[in-house]
Amino acid sequence: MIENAVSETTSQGPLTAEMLAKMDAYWRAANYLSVGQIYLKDNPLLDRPLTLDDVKPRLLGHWGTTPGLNFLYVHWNRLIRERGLNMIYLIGPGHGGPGLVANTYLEGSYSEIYPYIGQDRDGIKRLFRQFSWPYGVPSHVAPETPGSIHEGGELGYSLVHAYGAAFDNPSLIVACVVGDGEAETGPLATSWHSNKFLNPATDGAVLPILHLNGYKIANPTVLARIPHAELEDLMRGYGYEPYTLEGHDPAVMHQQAAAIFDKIFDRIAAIQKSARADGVSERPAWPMLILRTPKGWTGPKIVDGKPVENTWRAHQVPLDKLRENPEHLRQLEEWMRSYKPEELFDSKGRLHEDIAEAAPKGRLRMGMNAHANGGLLLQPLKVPNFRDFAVKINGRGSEDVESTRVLGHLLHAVMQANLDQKNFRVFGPDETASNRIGEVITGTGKTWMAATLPVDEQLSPTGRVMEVLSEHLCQGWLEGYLLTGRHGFFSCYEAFIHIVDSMVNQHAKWLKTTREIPWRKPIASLNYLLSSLVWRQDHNGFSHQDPGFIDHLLNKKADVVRIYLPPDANTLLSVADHCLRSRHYINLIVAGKQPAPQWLPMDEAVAHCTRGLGIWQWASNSEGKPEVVMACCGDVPTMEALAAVCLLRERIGDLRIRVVNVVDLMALQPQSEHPHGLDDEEYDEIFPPDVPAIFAFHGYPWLIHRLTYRRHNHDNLHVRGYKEEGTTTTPFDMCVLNNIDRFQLTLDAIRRVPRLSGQVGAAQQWYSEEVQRHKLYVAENGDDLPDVKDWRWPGNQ
Ligand SMILES: Cc1ncc(C[n+]2csc(CCOP(=O)(O)OP(=O)(O)O)c2C)c(N)n1
Ligand SMILES: [Mg+2]
Repeated sequence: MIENAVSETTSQGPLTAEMLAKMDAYWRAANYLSVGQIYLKDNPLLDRPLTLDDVKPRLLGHWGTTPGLNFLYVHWNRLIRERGLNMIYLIGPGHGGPGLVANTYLEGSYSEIYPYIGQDRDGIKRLFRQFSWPYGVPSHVAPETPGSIHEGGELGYSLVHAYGAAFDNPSLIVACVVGDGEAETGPLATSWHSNKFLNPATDGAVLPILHLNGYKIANPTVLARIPHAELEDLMRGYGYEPYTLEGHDPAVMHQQAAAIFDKIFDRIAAIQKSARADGVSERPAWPMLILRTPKGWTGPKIVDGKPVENTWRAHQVPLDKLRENPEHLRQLEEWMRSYKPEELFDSKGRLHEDIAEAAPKGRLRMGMNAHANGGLLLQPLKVPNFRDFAVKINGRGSEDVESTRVLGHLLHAVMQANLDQKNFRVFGPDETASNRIGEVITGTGKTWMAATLPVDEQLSPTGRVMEVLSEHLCQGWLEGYLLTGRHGFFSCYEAFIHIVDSMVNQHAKWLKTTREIPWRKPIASLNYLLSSLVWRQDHNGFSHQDPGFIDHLLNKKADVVRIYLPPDANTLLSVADHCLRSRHYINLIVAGKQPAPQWLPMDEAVAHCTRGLGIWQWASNSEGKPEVVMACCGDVPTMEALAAVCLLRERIGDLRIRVVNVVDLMALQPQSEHPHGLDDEEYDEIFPPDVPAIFAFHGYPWLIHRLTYRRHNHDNLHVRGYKEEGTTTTPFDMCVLNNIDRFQLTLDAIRRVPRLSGQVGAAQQWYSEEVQRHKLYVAENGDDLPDVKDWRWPGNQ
């Protein structure tokens, strides 16, 4: 017999007997509704004996983590009520979705947002039925769940999101549950260090709760099986003050939880007070809680003769043979009735009023907290006029400029313009200066709450540039920051952004889903600058060469992703301005940091970026129909393509060449595939179907084919790009190794233009000689040929 109500005699603690009974009833109600969601489609209040007709045909969901989450929620509710806290939840084991749905239902948020799930018997039935039902609600703490900014489907990111939410939100408390299995992941392991970046005066508080229910899907967890003292030491080593709550008797646990939470929240308040009123600027040891409770707490203890509660067997659906085994159905009914639904809900199916009082009201309810629907709070970013930072073009390609350094000027101005709003941060894995946007740090500094030494520069507890050598932290902090209604920018080495491939997948899913949820308001875009690019890893070599993040992003929904490869500083400024103002996208900007030729005056740059791709008439020598199109995308490929145009002109003076540059990769796709796609007529005007096009691309060449395979001239498109030939060598040799160099592009053009068929043999020989000359020179001198290195676009057009 399962006995899930607290006994009459209350144990010692801060809760009155009445309050204890109320909170326990609330917890039972949440547990009841959680089990009901997993199992039932009818008979929601067990008005009649349970039959198989009441049970869903497919039993999907996760019970094991859920009672612990429900327990926490009811205790957070007390704290919110008593202290008027502005609090949101983040649930690492997001597979405990039924618990959060149940709680937001009990507090009333759910029915306010979804009126068809009313607070009555019929509403409960619908609530049960929709869960894990085709086109119903997901089993995780998904975008559909009120109060959530974190799905928790992919484990590892709860704590980093929590900190991202807390930055610059001094009144906010973020309660974050970390699964003990989740705690084994790399991103979560490093997330503990976020406390070295949280300023108690200007940021909110994060309360990490390590949910030590002992098990994952099929195994014990590491942290549950090390000595408790070692675990506490680990937390102390991370800089926290650990509190532990352990047990399973509900009455005792409620009292102890209330007492510990009172201590913890007093501690948080004291830390904030001394930082804010007394100006204490040291890094505090923030409290964290280790909650050790049985997995599947209050559920079936033994099923088919095997222990379930407090084992990994409680992870998903503890009784899963209802149709085959009448004993399972009986046990389910017994389990559900153990929560005493008749004491919890009135005859109409509404939670009894005195129990409902255990929840806070109005906006204080976690399901209604605006911080978890960041678009509601989003203020437009003030972006100063990017034209003020334009590079003056004194002859195309005549001077070299580090394009990202120019972007740094704009970012600095953006940072300054939004200092009063405190809603813009820049993130980077120790590469902000290396990527040459370091000016953004000037005046505001880099966030740092750990110790400083006299030798340190620009570190500050109030810094707004966040640098930590973890791409996971940069990504997760930024996501948390954006999801709570702020703006940000992430710069990263191109090759290493892959570390967060999976995180960006999840963020893209969140954006896609929330786009279709009317009550979720659009948030600021996630903006990436990838620099330190594949072509210019002069000293780092192969490990630092990988342009594949573009391919990765391209798999995402067209309404979520934008990819730009500005060929110079002015186009970079224009693109960045656009990205910073946009909403609900993932914007990828790929731009070099090395000194490179500059092509477009600002007016042309803006027009070019607006079109997305276009003919560079100044570099072309045919107004009418060309014989060959030399296309390029990316800064190094653009330079090689233009150098090839010069070589072609030298060899075949009357060849009609058109130069096309692509800045917005999505413009290549048909309009049916992406809103930025050119319509077919316009595309055919630029790439005439019967004219060969040689395309020099920054990334993997097959990506261009993937984008253009439906275009009319696809058979005539010959793409060169990075084909995984990398090493430590000169910039031009990287081009030669991957056959994207000017000599190759020249030969490609001669090969494809029918009129030049007689010249192919000679051109091939010329190509071999040029490459030989280059190889010998590089081997001998350790540098590129002077005529390559010092090449300039001729003529000041
Ligand atoms: C990154 C990742 N790897 C694997 C999984 C599959 N998975 C889902 S739940 C789970 C166990 C989680 O254990 P824990 O964090 O302890 O959560 P709880 O015990 O509270 O259910 C695993 C491995 C996942 N969701 N995400
Ligand atoms: Mg666990």
